[in-house]
Amino acid sequence: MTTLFIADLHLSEHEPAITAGFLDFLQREAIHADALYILGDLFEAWIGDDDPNPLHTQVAQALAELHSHNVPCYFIHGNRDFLLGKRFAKKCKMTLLPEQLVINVYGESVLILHGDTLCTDDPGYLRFRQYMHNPIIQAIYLALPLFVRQKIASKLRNESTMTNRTKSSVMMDVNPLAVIAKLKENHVYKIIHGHTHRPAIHDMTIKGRLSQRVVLGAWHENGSVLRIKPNNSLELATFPL
Ligand code: OKV
Ligand code: MN
Repeated sequence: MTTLFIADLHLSEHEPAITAGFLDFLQREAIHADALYILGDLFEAWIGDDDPNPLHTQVAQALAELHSHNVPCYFIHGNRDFLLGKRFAKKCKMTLLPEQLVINVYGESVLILHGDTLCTDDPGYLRFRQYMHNPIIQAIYLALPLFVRQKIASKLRNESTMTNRTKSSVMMDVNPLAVIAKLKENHVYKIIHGHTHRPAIHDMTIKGRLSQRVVLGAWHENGSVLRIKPNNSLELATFPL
């Protein structure tokens, strides 16, 4: 019995080894789990559920397999695949969750989120995020022809690579005060997120109580997964793809 958490796979047709490793992970491990939580950035980019990219079909079929083995799969949007919609989620037979949520894992309350909203030292990104999350902006973007959306997306990705070069590592990490505030607001002592690509289990004290922040790793050369067992033990593991 295990509940699994992953994030930041950044799947794309340019990284077939990561896709292969993910499909392998689903068949070998996730299929035997109690549940799989994907905490954002499953995909490197998402320009709409109508994108005919064959990678998407392949991933949807593999995720839907979990459902036929009675393994529920839950998805929280990342900063890249925030446009992933109901239509694609249905194909994957996965449940879309709100941007942050307190779940019960074997009797313990845990706050789960992608983690980008904890990066409060990067006001430039938070402004970009607010703009991109505007439903009217999203509706206009989604009404554009696919090739135009593609063009805009690759331009934005190039610009982002450029501006990220000028950002310090403190700016690119979560703000410790934002983390503490988030735990307190939600009356929890455990938080799981991804986004920063700095896998770790950080111990903290909240209201005099031992508390933990788990940061999931990105999938680059290796895969990264958090396993929680019914005794609430945490195992943050790295495995070859
Ligand atoms: C996702 C990020 C690219 C960061 C564009 C409105 C706009 C949606 C979009 C286009 C880009 C997602 C959907 C992508 C995240 C980037 C670059 C930086 C920091 C509009 C709504 F602008 F036209 F109005 N997009 N794509 N970035 O390529 O997946 O998160 S994306
Ligand atoms: Mn991210």
